[in-house]
Amino acid sequence: MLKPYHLAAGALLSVLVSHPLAAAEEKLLNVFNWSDYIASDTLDRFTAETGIKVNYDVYDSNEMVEAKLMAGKSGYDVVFPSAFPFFARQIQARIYQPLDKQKLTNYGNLEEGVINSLNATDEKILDFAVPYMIAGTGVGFNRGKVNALAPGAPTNSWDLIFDPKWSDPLKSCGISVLDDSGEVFAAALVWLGKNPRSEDPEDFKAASAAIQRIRPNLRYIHSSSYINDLANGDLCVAHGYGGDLVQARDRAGEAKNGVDISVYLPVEGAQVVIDVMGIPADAPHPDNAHIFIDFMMRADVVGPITDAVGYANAIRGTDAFVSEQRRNDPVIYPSPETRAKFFTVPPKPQAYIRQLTREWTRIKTDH
Ligand code: SPD
Repeated sequence: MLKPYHLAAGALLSVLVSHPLAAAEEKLLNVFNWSDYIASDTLDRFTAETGIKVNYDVYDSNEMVEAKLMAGKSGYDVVFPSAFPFFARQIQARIYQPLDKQKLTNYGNLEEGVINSLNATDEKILDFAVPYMIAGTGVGFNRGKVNALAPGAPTNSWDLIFDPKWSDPLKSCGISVLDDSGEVFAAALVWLGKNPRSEDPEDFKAASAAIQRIRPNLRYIHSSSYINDLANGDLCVAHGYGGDLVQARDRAGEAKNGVDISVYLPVEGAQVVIDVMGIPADAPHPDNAHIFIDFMMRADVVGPITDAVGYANAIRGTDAFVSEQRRNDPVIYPSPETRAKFFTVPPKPQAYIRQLTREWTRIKTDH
């Protein structure tokens, strides 16, 4: 039977041997990105400048992109997975084509620190990926409701979610966690005082027990609904991606609905992830994909995106395009103390991934 990586390898070969006199690509680009991850005018600006029309689909989990690309023939030209562990392990499956850096005229705009941190974990990744945004994972909460139901709760710690002393009384107003097994297990491990990268079976058991203990307190496990639910006052505490929590806080403020959302990156440590842009091996419009990635490396394009979505970007010189309020936001640009506690989770062995996926499915369904 032909495996997905055989298909992907075939597609890669056809990319590599494409004829130099081949017809220019149609003016079309198919992008698959995280929801709430560009500014409202980003795509219109791109089309106005290049004449390339964009079909834009969104997802809210790395697993969705992985499933589409592994099945082959996704039709997408640019996707935005997280560098680690996802993109790095997907490179092994040969589902991306190498980038043609000659076509990326803005490559020199990339922040050196981001390049170094990608290189330090995987020296191959930059052959296939360009960094986009940097996301710390944290907690957003409804200040009024938390004060009322759990007075004295430590609103700077993972305790708010994992310590039943606080999570039990907050159950009635709604707690959510991300549908992201890697993030939830890492958060539970760091809350337990263990290494969030641990693969030790005893640590795994302890993290799973901590999650199961508070499972009845979770209104839902989802990776994007919490933005509006927090903002509307329908959820009290959410484990979420930093910028998405910032957007929830913004939306509550704009709605002037009396909901006061605060956001923090927990003192015990927060996972930090670099999301990257890559081109699938069988992308139908690889030239347009390069043009788009190059556009997304411009300070005047990415600065306004940071302003809109609340995530720090990987491009130098964007300060002039980011509001002062955003630049001073410690969730987006954390203090050195917070950064010192950031952790990343590198790719795990297949056996660990299988165990994690099984356990996560059990936690999600058994309650
Ligand atoms: N709405 C944008 C969400 C971006 C999330 N980045 C991925 C983090 C994966 N652990």
